[in-house]
Amino acid sequence: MGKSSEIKLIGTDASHFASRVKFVLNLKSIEYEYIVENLACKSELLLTLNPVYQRVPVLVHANNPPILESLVIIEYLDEMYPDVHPILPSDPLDRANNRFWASYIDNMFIPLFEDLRKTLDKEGNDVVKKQISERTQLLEEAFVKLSKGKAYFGGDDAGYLDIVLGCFLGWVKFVEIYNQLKVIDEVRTPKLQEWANRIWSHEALKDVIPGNETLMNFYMMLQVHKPPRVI
Ligand SMILES: N[C@@H](CCC(=O)N[C@@H](CS)C(=O)NCC(=O)O)C(=O)O
Repeated sequence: MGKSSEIKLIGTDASHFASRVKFVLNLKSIEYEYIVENLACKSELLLTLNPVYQRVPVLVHANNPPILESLVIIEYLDEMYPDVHPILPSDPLDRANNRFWASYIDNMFIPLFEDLRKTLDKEGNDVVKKQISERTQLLEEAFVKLSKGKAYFGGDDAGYLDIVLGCFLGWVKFVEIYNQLKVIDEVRTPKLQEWANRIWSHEALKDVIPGNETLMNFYMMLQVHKPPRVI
């Protein structure tokens, strides 16, 4: 196994996918070098390391080939550094459930926020907001089941789903502010609200969830490079 200082993370500050990796590295107290990527003008390094998707995060561990995709990276780190703060549950059924909900978050929940950015008409906008609300409700129910009365999806401390969803809370807050929308609140999703408060104050997430200014700069970059289509 390589030394922890041999780990390099290529990311960008606004990327909640990159934040997932930072969160895990912090939870496991692994030192790393952080290389900031400019997604508006991608570096040769990124294009060489991730020619297929050309996206961050990318993890390079010693002289090994790069590891790509946030979930693949955090599972790799969990396997390489199993002794400090295990991320995935040890029970195969619990692990399968965690992976199912991570896939739900990545494929059914997070993309709605991009849909919202790209939907310019009021009617379409309202449909997306309703979907966000319904799908957040499902996450509330998942939290109740998976946390088994404990503080986090992962039990007494942050685990796989806390990382996957928790790192997106900066964007959730950003979208709430600029869209007059409540995604997580005390009334409809009380358990998730309590969980979110815990995540915001988690020691290993200090400076990991991007702030509003970082997100606004990234949002403006998206508006230029991936503009909403006017139908
Ligand atoms: N499924 C990927 C998603 C990564 C992703 O979408 N990264 C964004 C930044 S948040 C990116 O690099 N976008 C550049 C592009 O799509 O050209 C993961 O989990 O790592």
